[in-house]
Amino acid sequence: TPTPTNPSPAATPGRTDETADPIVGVVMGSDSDWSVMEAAADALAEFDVPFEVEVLSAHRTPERMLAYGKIARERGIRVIIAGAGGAAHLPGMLASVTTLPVVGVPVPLSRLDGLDSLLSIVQMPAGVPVATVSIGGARNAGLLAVKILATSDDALDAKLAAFAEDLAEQVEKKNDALHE
Ligand code: RP5
Repeated sequence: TPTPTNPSPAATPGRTDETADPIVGVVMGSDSDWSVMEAAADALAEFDVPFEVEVLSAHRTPERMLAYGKIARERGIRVIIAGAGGAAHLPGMLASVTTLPVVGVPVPLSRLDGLDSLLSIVQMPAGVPVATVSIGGARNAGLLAVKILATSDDALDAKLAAFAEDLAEQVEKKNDALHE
């Protein structure tokens, strides 16, 4: 059977390291979310996890958003990271049409500092979970996706262990500098 293709190749925020066979979809409600969401892509790139970036709006392009969610798994995607701001329905709506894990990123807008986004994403009804990170926490969303993938990828798991050691070393160095 032919591989299903992404329904949307729409204009996306520029990223040169997207690859042909992505396993993580980094999606957002608007290109205006990109300055926040880029940190998720950066984290995935650090771990050499192939990803794609798409703008999909739950409100402005609802059919395309649903089509993306419905065939994401078939296309080879294993985790979806979805960011949105304000009436942030994108992560939850995607979660409702896919069995894939969805990580939600509340994008802060200027008016309510992202509290609206956080509450819109985190308060999902029982049965349709979205793993919600902190307001603007796109880097952690990328790292959480890496951790999910690492449950069945020993090489990735080893990279995560080295990453955690490095984090600890950085704290130690700062501690040493304090006591110099
Ligand atoms: C949401 O509306 C998007 O996720 C974005 O955070 C917000 C504003 O979008 P723009 O008006 O900047 O396109 O759907």
